[in-house]
Amino acid sequence: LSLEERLASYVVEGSKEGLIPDLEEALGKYTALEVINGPLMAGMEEVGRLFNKNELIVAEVLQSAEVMKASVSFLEPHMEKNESSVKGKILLATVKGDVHDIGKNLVEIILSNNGYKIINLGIKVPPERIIESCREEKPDAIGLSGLLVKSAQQMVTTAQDLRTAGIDVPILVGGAALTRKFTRTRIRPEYEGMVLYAKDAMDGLDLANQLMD
Ligand code: B1M
Repeated sequence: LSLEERLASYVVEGSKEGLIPDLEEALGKYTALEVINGPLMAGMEEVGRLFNKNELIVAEVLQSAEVMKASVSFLEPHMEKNESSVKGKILLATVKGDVHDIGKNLVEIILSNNGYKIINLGIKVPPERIIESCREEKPDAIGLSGLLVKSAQQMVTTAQDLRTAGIDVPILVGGAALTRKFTRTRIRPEYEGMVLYAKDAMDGLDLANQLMD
């Protein structure tokens, strides 16, 4: 197998044996983010496909997630850092009912490496906690992540609850089940402030930068 195929297969197989030396080798060829967005994400997509076809069980997907997390934490110190002064404060949460956090945590790494102070509220975060934290922390933006189809609807509910609470800071949304169109037609009308859709973590950074300008 080529290096790229081996990297994808660690994720698919949920195995860490040989992972670190291969990640080290990959850093000689690619940037840390290219390794994540390329072979590691390709592995995760394959996991999603196999899971969909019932060829993997949840326990196996969890092992794949572990490999992804271990890879991201190994690669994190190698990611580009922009040591500027604090650009803004962003609250991050995976919405209520959803445990997927790899994407959200990647967003956290990329934003915090680029001058943002991040308050990461974790997974399955109900609107009440987001509202509470908003009042305490007074963030410049709220980032919501969700991968399940029902999480897209949960983002609508969250936006409605935030609006009722009188909050109108910009919201950044992202995650596999979401689309730009859903964001524009379903979430945006429910909210007083801006609602922006990020297709990936780098897009999230670009949008955050635009917001802070
Ligand atoms: Co789950 N899962 N999962 N899962 N899982 C999906 C999402 C699924 C598509 C798999 C499938 O069936 N093909 C499917 C959803 C179906 C649907 O609703 N349409 C699914 C399902 C069904 C489930 C369960 C219901 C399974 C079950 O229990 N029967 C269950 C749900 C539990 C719950 O949430 N209540 C479940 C559980 C799990 C695990 C716990 C085993 C594990 C998660 C571990 C963890 O996160 N700690 C897991 C995993 C790993 C996946 C897949 C395989 C991979 C997700 C991932 O980490 N991708 C996934 C299939 C897939 O996506 N291919 C799947 C890598 C990550 C870097 O990408 O999170 O998309 P992603 O983030 C991207 C962008 O989306 C974006 O940036 C990132 C890239 O730069 N982004 C943002 C994300 N958030 C953002 C926020 C932003 C900006 C950008 O700003 C705020």
